[in-house]
Amino acid sequence: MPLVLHAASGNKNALKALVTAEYNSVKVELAKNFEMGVSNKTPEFLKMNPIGKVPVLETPDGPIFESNAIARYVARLKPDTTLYGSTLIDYGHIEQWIDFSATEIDANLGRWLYPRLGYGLYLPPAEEVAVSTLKRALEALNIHLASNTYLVGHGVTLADIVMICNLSIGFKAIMTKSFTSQFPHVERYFWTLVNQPIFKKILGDVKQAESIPPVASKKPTQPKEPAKPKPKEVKKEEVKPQEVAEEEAPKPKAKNPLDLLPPSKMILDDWKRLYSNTKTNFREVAIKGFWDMYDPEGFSLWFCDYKYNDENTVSFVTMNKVGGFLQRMDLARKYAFGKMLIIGNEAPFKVKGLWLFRGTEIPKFVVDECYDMELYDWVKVDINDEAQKERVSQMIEDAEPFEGEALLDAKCFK
Ligand SMILES: N[C@@H](CCC(=O)N[C@@H](CS)C(=O)NCC(=O)O)C(=O)O
Repeated sequence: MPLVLHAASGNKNALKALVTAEYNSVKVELAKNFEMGVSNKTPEFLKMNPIGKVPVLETPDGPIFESNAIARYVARLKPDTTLYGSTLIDYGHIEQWIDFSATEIDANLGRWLYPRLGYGLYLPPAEEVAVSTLKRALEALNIHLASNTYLVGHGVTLADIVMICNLSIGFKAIMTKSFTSQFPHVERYFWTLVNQPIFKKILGDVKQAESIPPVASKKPTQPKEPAKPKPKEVKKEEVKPQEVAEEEAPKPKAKNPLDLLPPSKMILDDWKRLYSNTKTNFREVAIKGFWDMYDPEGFSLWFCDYKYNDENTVSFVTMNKVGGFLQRMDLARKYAFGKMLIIGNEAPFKVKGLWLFRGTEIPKFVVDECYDMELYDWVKVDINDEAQKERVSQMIEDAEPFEGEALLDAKCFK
């Protein structure tokens, strides 16, 4: 019998089990035709969970309710899962962060968001307490993530799955960029993980809230589906998944404006091939070839400089951060080439880069879609300045020392 999860699709508490199942290659199906406010009030459902809330997981040995308990069960279905760490102390830390996520993050997010959506009484002083308590928790999380890529150890664990699913509702519904930018390590953590393939498969494309929802009038917005429950029974998650689904409805695919630019004599793929295939005499072959083919009317070159180098205290975290940036630039592969240097023998490491973009400006879709862009200062290369040209050449060829310092790593986007 397959494991059946009773919840509306998009319910963030159900997502925890679905992401866990995907990591563990366990099959969990969503109950067919589940209707929030109706299916969870039937006698059969109340037998599985007397409080009538979702999610509930039906297993061959009986039902389980409470989303964290369900996620734990799904994690343990695979005996050699990595989601629970490999030592007793890892296990302790994973449980620590799951509880932290539920009690310090999720609970306060809910106290801030739901009254605004009309679920519960909106009281400004209560909101103030919720926001400041949430900030305290996010500050603590931010400190932990300053020197850790994941909550526990060096890979995704159940703690990350629970934390990301809880944060996702905040990022989507109420935590705007100006709020989250106070916690840059949390931002990086969140965007890096939601863009990892398994999270992305289950959570879809996550878009950050652009504004804090206004306080709703007394009655919550009615869901569009025919909904029988009285207003008091119309619960928060019935409305949100629809709102999120609406936001994410596929738009007709517009042509990228960069495809409409006049043709350039520089063929980006030719340059990428030359770069990749030149194994010797790099200066004479690849760098010379680059300047021969460079077309300043069809392309532009940009230096970037990480704004928060003093945070780069741990080498592997810094390298992961840059690796994440390059992954998120995937959307620009047809239009860009980049080199990112991680500089220095010891912390704090400096991160500097060079980017070649189609067009004479940094493409707008890159700035809009890749949040890392704003973590760097960007300066357009003046190719009439020989010193700047030489710096470009050195960055392309990973010259070492670079500006008097050793390179910890050099990464290429091509
Ligand atoms: N602590 C529970 C919370 C469950 C919960 O609040 N579920 C909401 C949807 S996200 C629900 O079923 N509400 C319906 C109701 O309150 O009747 C868990 O993590 O599973």
